[in-house]
Amino acid sequence: MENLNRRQFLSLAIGGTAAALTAAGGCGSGPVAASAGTFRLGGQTSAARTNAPPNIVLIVSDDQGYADASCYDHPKEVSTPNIDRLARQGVRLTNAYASAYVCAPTRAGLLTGRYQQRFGFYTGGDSRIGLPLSEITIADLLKKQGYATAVIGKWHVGIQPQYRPLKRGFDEFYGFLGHGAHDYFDLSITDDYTSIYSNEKPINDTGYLTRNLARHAVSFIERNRSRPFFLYLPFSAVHWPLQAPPEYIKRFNTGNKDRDIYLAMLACMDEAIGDVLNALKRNGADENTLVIFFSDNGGAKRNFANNGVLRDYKQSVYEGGIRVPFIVSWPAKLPKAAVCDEPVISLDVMPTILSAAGAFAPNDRIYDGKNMLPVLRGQTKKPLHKALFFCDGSDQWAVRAGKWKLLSRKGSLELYNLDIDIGETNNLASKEPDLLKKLKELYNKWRAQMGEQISRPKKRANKTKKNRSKQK
Ligand SMILES: [Ca+2]
Repeated sequence: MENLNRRQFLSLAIGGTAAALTAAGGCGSGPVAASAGTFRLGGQTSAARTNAPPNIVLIVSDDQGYADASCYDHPKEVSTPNIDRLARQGVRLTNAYASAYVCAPTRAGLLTGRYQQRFGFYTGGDSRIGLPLSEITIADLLKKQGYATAVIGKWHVGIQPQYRPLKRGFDEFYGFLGHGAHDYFDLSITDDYTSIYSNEKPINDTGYLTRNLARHAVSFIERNRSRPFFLYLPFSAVHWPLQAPPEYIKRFNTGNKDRDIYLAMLACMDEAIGDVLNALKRNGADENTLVIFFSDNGGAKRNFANNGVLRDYKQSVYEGGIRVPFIVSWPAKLPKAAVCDEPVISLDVMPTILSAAGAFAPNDRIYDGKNMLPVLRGQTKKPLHKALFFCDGSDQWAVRAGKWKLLSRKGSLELYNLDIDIGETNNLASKEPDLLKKLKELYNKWRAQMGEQISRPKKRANKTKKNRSKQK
């Protein structure tokens, strides 16, 4: 399969996404996105090098469209100056994936650096049980390393007391435990799932949720400026429900009132990201902070998100469900205003952060994520992954290896060449039977290593039994 993995390009300019993705062997040097016109060509890493452990800020947006960040190819109504600022000071990835097409499984994989399916976390429903206690989170490891740790936002990987943030390596928590969505204005005490918590205590809060998250994030940075910190900031924006302050909604006039509200939510989140970046700068921490930003899955149709050239939306293994905006910034140690087309996955976040922090994961388990830093620096041409896998426990799954992607949907197999067909319009399944077979075998081999679904073990066990008897 090695010859299939020849996409590994790094350029030092913000480029047009579609061009970067479709040009075999090309760099991210296509047409410059409209609002990216002011981006200058990036230099090498900052002169302000330091060997002190970096601060870590991990920002996750929710259901944001691939075209809903203005440093990517985007419709004219989209403007995200602060996400763009992050891209200017770091590396913007064009072939980056969430490890699931819905919220909770992506978060489980993100926090552990392992395919969440290994420990049976396949769907949003698995969040009702939670991230298995056998799993070690990135916060567990950073805390041991002396980091102050906080999660501010949407948790979504366990409700019961033993699964909550303060039991999973975090010193502080402000936000809600689950499910996937939260009212942005009603922050009163309700039940375990939807109450707003301050650490372990439900509180009656007021305000607009996205702004509250920004305020708490800034406070955490201010309070911990004298020591290394890990801020995990999973916004609930721009997830449904469509709710935004009226003064933000007024800024938009697309002809679609729902889209206007979505854009207002996006603008609010972008400002919140700006607040965090400003707080880092104000505290002299902007150079030596690793900031990672990505969306937890593709844009949702229900939210009027825009995935641009990608096919389909959240809850799909087509690119629109899993390929996401993704930026990594660390001014002291990474190139600036760079574009990277290497396929990466959200599982890579944990090993990347551990490497930056000089921390190590225990060697008693398999880690699927890889350290992205050498790729982001352009130090290697070797593909980071042989293949990437996606699976929700049903017959909907996908495998990407180099430019090829095989997916299963509604019982049929589809094969695409993403180098020339990013929109997945030309199904090559019948033309490339050998390749299809190889990719299917690759997927099956991976699938056999994954665990039983934690919320439905019996069902899967029965199904497997049935399949076995069918094969006989
Ligand atoms: Ca989501």
